[in-house]
Amino acid sequence: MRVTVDGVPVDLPEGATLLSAVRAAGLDVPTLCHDDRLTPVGSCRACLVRVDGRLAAACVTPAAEGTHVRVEQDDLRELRRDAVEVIVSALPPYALEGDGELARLCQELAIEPEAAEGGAGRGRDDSHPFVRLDRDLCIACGRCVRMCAEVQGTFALTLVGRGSETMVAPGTGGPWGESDCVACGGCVDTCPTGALTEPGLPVGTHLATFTRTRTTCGYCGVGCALDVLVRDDEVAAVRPAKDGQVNRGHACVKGRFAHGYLRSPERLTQPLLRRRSGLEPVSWAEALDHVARRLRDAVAEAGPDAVAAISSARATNEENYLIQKFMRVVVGTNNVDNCSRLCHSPSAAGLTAAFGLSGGTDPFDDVERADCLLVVGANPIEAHPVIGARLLQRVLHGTRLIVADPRSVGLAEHADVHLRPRPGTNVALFNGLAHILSAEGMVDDEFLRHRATGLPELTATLEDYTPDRVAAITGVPATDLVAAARLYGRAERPAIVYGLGVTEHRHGTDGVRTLANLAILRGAVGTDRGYGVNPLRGQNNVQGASDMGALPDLLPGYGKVRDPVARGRAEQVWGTRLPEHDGLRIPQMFAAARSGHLRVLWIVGEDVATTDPDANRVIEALDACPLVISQELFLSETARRADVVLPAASWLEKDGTFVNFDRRFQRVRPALAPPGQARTDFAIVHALAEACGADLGCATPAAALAECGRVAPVFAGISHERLDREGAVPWPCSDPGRPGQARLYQDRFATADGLAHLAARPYLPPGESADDDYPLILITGRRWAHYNSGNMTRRSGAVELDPVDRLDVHPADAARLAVRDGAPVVVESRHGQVVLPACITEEVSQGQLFCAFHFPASRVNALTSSHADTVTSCPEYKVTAVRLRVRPEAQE
Ligand SMILES: Nc1nc2c(c(=O)[nH]1)N[C@H]1C(S)=C(S)[C@@H](COP(=O)(O)OP(=O)(O)OC[C@H]3O[C@@H](n4cnc5c(=O)[nH]c(N)nc54)[C@H](O)[C@@H]3O)O[C@H]1N2
Ligand SMILES: Nc1nc2c(c(=O)[nH]1)N[C@H]1C(S)=C(S)[C@@H](COP(=O)(O)OP(=O)(O)OC[C@H]3O[C@@H](n4cnc5c(=O)[nH]c(N)nc54)[C@H](O)[C@@H]3O)O[C@H]1N2
Ligand SMILES: [Mo]
Repeated sequence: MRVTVDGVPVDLPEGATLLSAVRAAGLDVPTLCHDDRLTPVGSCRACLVRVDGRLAAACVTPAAEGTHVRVEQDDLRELRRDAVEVIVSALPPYALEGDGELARLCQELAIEPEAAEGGAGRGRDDSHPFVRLDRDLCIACGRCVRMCAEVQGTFALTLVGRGSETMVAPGTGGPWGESDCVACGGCVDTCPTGALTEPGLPVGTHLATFTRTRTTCGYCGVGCALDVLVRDDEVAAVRPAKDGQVNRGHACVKGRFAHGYLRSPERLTQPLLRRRSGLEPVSWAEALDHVARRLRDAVAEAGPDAVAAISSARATNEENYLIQKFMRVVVGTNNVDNCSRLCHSPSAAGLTAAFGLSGGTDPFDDVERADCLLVVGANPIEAHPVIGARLLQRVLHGTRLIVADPRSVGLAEHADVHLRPRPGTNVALFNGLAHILSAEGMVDDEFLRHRATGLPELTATLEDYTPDRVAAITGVPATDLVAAARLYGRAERPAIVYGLGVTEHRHGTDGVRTLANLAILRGAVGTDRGYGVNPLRGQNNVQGASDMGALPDLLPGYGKVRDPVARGRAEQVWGTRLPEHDGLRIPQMFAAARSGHLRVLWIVGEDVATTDPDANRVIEALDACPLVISQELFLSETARRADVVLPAASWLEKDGTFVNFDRRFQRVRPALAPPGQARTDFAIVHALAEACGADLGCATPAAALAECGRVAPVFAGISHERLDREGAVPWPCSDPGRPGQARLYQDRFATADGLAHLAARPYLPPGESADDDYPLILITGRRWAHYNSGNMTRRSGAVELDPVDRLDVHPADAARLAVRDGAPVVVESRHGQVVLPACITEEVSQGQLFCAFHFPASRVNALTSSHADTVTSCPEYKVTAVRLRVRPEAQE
């Protein structure tokens, strides 16, 4: 469509507004109620233009073919300025201080500060730890309300009052701190006047004077691009980057606000060494010499396999690369693993077996285009909020949604069909769905003939999974199964998104394989007829830690340790012979420690005593191992039990890259220096190598990534310099001159035969089931305000939003056991016992309980078992048989 703006012709897409026309012509008009991400409302009148002789608000008026728009006319300029001046006149004088959007606009329009002559008196709301409201500055533009509805999808805000008294308020009526707000910060970011701000940055602040660093969030695997504003060596604010390739200007409570831990007085600032009196501060030289000497002794006496390392999915790629290189080259063992073991190792195994590569099959931007989403065992509204918000918006705009989750939380409330399987019965559920797809002919025969293998075996297995039998195993009504299968089966472009509810099971890898079957049967992977199978990876860099080879059986880029070709390539780059047998997985490391075979355990950025299952046994292992090194930000439960504690820098203090959940490499840049003597994990590994008389090469993180590309050709096209230019680059990417492959398998699968592999797997029961002694099933997982061990989020304002771990109990179970809401209950499993306050809610099904593990003091993992995925050893965190008892003193 072509329009002219002040005589200049511009071409616009259908549906474009006059505002885009103005901007396309290189001109601008003021806006106050407008944000490109939101539905325009045209309420502030600051963007008036003339269209074919009439006045129109540019932001809401659609452009039409042949329209003549006038912008730069004196009377128009006057009208626009007047509109802003009228709004400003009602505000108190301090509204124009600082360099916020309104203040800048007034400067541009030459509106004097004296124009703000309104009164104060509507008051403030300071009840929320992260969002502050100054009602006197509210101009009722509604941007915050639309942000909360149209981007975040929480619908927590509304406009109240009439006429000039209209202002924003939480929809629940009470104070902000008690509202539905989940502190994504979107309202603060869009507010043009400073009515909504964050603590410490009141209206009047000059943000332009702060140092601004672009980096990638170090909490979850979404990989939000963030701008970190630093003043006086402290983080003053974190802003989601509007041009962030994944988050597009959105963020969540953790990335945006939970940075208080950085300056916590509990931050580790010097190395600690265990002496008779306990852990005592020592110099770096002493700590490193001690470790190097003990390492040398252990290897001399018991061989290199008496040493093991747990690398950190919180750390950068370059740090993980260096840690695994240290273990393989300096120590001479493959005993290195990372928390992918506890999380998505079944995804790595299952997706590799089905399709050939260890990652999700499709970029999230495509997944978002699906007409039907199957979300399984994932709660992205709480665990990947920016992705959850984007999925929710699609659903609110008509995308069909099937959720499979025993609990009724998050997206489940918006599902067309919500399947609530008994925990641990996924394989039966997925086989049941596959059975219906086959039985009702909702399969892609052409795809199955040419691009897949394993159909006869699968068909035979599926015979046993009739809807009635599956209903009996899973507890999901047969009619719901059929409805779900038809939605997925008849969609034109379905996508599967899944989480730990699939993987953290005794048969987690079978879960991934049988889930992948659905996409293969439909030909919805590696084609344009769907968007595959996509795990919502957990930690900021869990994909990367594994990509870099911090795994006992795999080298950087997933070459097998036992494959002479892959090993040979690494040997050539590293100039040394490498060990040929697989190393120990995390649970095997603990077992080796308990049996006296492990002499040194080096734990980088993982609080195993809190987060690994069957915690009492983990603690036995730590106690039994002669030298435990904990490289940490805090004296975690693990660090407290270590022999040497090395103070590390966190993501806001380091340089490198992370790989997010859809395989994108992105840059991490230091916004400030680590406190005291704390060092980056990169520097610590180098220093340790030096103390051992070794040189790891890779002087800088950029050099480390470059070297990794030589060991692993799939990363060879990615470099810091390229990421600085392009922002995000997905792997595989072997050529610096070509884009990475975001969509996989368009021509062939990466398996040896180039085909997608269907898996004929029977349903096998979980490790634990309810019985007379332990009649309830405990599910564990996440809550929105905290992160894993909570070591970081508990040391931020997030603790005000969610102060305790609590046990969700169904009302019927609560009534039967005389459990009162809020009262402490004793939870016992076969492995341990803890006390938690009860929260009575129908989010859980009868017979099931739920709690998170964010407060080490509540010791939730004392309850979980050492049952694990039979293929990958991923713990069965999602199914623990327990019983409940009301504490005598709580009975009264
Ligand atoms: N706020 C917050 N965000 C986080 C984290 C955090 O601690 N806090 N941690 C990060 C990490 S490391 C990870 S791995 C991700 C995890 O992200 P998710 O995988 O979304 O997290 P979970 O809450 O552990 O589990 C997801 C869901 O699985 C369901 N589930 C349990 N058992 C079954 C089952 O048998 N079948 C099915 N279909 N569903 C089941 C649970 O009810 C739960 O709602 O989150 C990341 N993001
Ligand atoms: N019951 C139950 N338990 C679970 C789960 C569950 O669903 N249920 N989920 C499991 C899953 S999926 C995961 S991923 C694990 C996560 O378990 P952990 O990895 O133990 O959890 P985090 O809290 O992420 O801990 C990382 C630690 O690293 C420190 N740290 C942060 N950044 C850095 C850094 O850059 N360098 C160094 N050296 N240290 C750093 C933090 O202070 C923190 O103590 O928990 C598992 N545990
Ligand atoms: Mo995880």
